[in-house]
Amino acid sequence: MKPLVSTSLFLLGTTLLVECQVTLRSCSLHCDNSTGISNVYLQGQRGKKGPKGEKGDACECVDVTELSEKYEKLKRALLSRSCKDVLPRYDDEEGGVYNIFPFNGRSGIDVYCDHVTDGGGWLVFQKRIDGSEDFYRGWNDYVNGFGKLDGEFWLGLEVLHQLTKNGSYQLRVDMEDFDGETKYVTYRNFVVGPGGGYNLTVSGFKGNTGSALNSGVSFSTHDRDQDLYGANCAERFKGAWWYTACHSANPNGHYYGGAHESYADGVNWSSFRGYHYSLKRIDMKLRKN
Ligand SMILES: [Ca+2]
Repeated sequence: MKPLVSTSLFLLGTTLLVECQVTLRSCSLHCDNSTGISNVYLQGQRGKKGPKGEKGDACECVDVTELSEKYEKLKRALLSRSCKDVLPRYDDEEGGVYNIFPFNGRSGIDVYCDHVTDGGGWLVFQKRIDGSEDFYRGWNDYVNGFGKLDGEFWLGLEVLHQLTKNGSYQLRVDMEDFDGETKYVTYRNFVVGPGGGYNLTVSGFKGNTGSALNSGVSFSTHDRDQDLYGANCAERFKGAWWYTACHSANPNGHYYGGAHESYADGVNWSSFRGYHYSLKRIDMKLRKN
């Protein structure tokens, strides 16, 4: 009877939530009222028709607790609402592209999930690793996103707003220089406001290098100057960011790949390697609190 149990897992799990006695194909399923639904008795196949039909298979007792756990895993695998729900495809997978369903009643979106950093479950929304993607782009690209999810990309301001507007999210930034030294910062609360400004709200800073994000600032691109500076920060520093006047970090700046003579227009994080060093890797990710 075990094959029937496993192939009927989804139906069985669903049925268990609804009522206590059902019939699955030729098997009867009963709940033991004295112990809740801890046991299920599966009746065997009915014997052949006739005056002396053959005896059916013996009943079998199945542990529903184990089935219930398998059903929950199956449900999560089929319908992940966030990277926290996603199950790695294999044991040591560090991360990958997954289709998740974060919005009620809408179709899923493809995102990159990080399974390993600080326990995993992170949705990565920005990544620089090799300079293969052009990040000096205009407003529409930063609203809608660009790049390749298995390489360098920016997921998009509108998705960030839709994700963070109803939940409590934390932000994490990880970075690495060409000497292999790594740093990180986290913000316990992270919200991207609605279109127009996509204003940033961050609080609860922690990390082993300095903060570089400021609340109440609009996002700026070279073709939409919403910074707090007389000139155009995005144009001046070859990036796109929640610029003030202008920045302590420039994750979407030009990928110089190490030291550069020009000032503050590389992939810089000032408290880590200053304004004349473009980092090897940086990524930005969010996770539900
Ligand atoms: Ca300006």
